[in-house]
Amino acid sequence: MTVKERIMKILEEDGACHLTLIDPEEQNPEKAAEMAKKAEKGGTDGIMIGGSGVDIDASGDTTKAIKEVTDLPLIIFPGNTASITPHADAIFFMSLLNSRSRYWLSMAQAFGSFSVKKAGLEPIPLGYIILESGRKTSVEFYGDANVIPRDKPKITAAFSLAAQYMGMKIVYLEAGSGAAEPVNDETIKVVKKTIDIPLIVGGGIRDGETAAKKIRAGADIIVTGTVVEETSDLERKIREIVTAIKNTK
Ligand code: 1GP
Repeated sequence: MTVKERIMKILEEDGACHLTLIDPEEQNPEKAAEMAKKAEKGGTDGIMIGGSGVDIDASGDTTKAIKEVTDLPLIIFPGNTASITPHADAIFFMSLLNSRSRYWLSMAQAFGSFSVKKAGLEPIPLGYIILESGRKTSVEFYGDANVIPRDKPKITAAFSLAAQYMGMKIVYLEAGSGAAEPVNDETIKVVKKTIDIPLIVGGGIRDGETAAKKIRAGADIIVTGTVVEETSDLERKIREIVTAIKNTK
């Protein structure tokens, strides 16, 4: 079964899916593997590896270390082409649709395409959209994003529908890692009504209650990263979020 098929099956069975984001820049590979294991025990459905950082030499080693301790699907969430490693199962092959830079629209993808093929990774085509979130985030900075205002859900819906019509398999609404405010419910509702492909929401989600609100608004997949780095009891935190979102629609 492909990673995309595994995700679709989880959505069918549980009505929601949770992915844990681990940024290789934030800790050594051993610690990252420990975190992944705890996230697995807490009930997460998969591990995303990546971030918007610039110090990403550890990406391959971190992915390898995580692979050794878990059977969960490992998905590269590329901050750039250097994030590509054969140790993962899949990669979100994404275009930052509201970037001002052609690099993030299609050049990085061209630079990375052969590496993805050689690595034998499953590419999951994904439309990545960055929303205003209260303060400037790293992804907005590095991605040169023309962030969509929080009170303009129709603009986000238009980008999301364009992603679907261009053949992308998933839409990711991103508030940015550590965002002050997650993507608002109204935006999620409008986007969900507009598209037929799965919707990921991430950035600034720190507890089960908020995650469940996003799912009820129409999100299919919740990504949490910062909370995983900050909590003193990772397994419990993940369990709180996973329990809150499963079968809640
Ligand atoms: C960032 O959406 C992800 O790309 C997760 O954000 O770190 O705020 O959980 P957080």
